[in-house]
Amino acid sequence: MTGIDEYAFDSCTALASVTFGKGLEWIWDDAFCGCSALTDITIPAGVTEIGENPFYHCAGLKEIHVDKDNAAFASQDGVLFDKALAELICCPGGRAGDYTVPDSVTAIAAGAFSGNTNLTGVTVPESVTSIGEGAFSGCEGLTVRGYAGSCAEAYAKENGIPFETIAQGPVKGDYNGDAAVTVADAVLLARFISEDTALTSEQIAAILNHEPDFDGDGIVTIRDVSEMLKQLGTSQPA
Ligand SMILES: [Ca+2]
Ligand SMILES: [Ca+2]
Repeated sequence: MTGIDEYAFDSCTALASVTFGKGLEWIWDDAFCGCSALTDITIPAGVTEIGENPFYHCAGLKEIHVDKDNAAFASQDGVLFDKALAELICCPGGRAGDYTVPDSVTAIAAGAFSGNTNLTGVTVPESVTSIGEGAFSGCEGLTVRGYAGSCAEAYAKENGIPFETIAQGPVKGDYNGDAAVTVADAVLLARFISEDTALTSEQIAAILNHEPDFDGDGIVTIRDVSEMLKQLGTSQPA
């Protein structure tokens, strides 16, 4: 046997563990669909092809492992990926709570999270530009989290999945935290550069956390203030 067909073990609810033979090369879609007693599984080194969510509705499956010598696939934190960790292939159905897709991922495979009723949230990074059909189908109670305008937001809206916007990262040059870069920020930076002792430690921390080296030349000088003002279309701090 070199492969496991679609629905080969469909609803084998008593199947508690599987040890694959060394010659196994492929596992097709839904091969272990509904095998609720499975708790973990190890994909052997020789497997080169895996279909769409072979572990669909495996509600007890906590971790998918991959033999370290497998050249096509990898596992991180119990989740199945391609070797480069660029495609998330399958998150086990017994995974509960919140999950954050790693920043290395650019694609979420069709059916990757399908049938998981234990997950409450999946955070999708901006690196993800493709989400396959039915990736979150049947995930009752799941909220997708992502950035405004991201692929995740478009996908969630299209498929009627609850979506939550996550806050954007620090805005470069926004030293007073009002989500905009204005002359007031340039004034703060100028005070920082002149070592104004009236600046609070919170103000100093905010400046340091929002790229005080505004022009990116490696040093923080009055030139950074000039550059900010230039970009703001003024030459004088008001
Ligand atoms: Ca600001
Ligand atoms: Ca600079």
